[in-house]
Amino acid sequence: MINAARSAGRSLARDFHEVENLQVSKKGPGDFVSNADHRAEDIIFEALSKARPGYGFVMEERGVVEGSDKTNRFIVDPLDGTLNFLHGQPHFAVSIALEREGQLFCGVVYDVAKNEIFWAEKGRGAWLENRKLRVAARRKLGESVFATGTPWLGKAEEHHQQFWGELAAMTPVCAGIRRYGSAALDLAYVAAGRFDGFWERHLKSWDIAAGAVLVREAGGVVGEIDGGDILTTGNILAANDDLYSQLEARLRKAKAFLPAGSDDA
Ligand code: 2AM
Ligand code: CA
Repeated sequence: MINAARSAGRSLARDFHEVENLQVSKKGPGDFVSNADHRAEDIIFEALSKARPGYGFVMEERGVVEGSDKTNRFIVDPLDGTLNFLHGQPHFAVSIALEREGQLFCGVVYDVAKNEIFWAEKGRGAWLENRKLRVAARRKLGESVFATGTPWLGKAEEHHQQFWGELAAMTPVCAGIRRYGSAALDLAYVAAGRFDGFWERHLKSWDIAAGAVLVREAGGVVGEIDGGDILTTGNILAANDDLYSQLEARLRKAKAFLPAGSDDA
């Protein structure tokens, strides 16, 4: 999985260099980025199919590819943080998870621009290259920095309002909120203790599967905000044990925020 991520990363790094040059063109680098995404996915698909014939896949671009081996499947996002990539911002990742017998078993998140490989395997811990990772030990919300993701263009109005409500519940009580645009890296940063926690709703399994293994193996807690299954709903919360329960309580209590002047306000 690490080898596959590195190969895809080499391709993305070349394409990113090109994207930086395309920023000034009127049409922008949109199609080019979509091709970069597909190229990276092809590389991962070929590398993993060769290394582990028969394993299944869930991939952002290809969708579900059934394998002859029903107990193992890879969950792959070839380019997480696409909007960053598109805008020439060096914060994007390759994310590859392996699900074994219905459980998340290992994960690799590769930050291509910073050349950081985060990896974890169930029972073997989470690692940044050779350094063992541990979630941050902070217990107080007031000292903690959290990452989140904002809904984007095209999301239902109620998703935006739900997010605004959650933001309103969090900003007055924590040290800071960050929004970097790659859920896979947000989770890797929680595992590395760079963020004290992360939450976001309505993500896809490939955004979060690898990062979830990283956080758990770094001693953190990962769950679904309302108690469901993260890979199904994509509503994810991750933090250390203490902060998890405080965040969960606040997010569950948060009320959808209706802007003043809106019909329902
Ligand atoms: P992506 O870069 O692979 O699209 C950030 O909030 C998270 O949401 C990222 O992991 C990002 O994954 C995902 N996301 C999905 N669709 C998006 C979109 N249209 N704009 C921004 N982020 C999106
Ligand atoms: Ca993604």
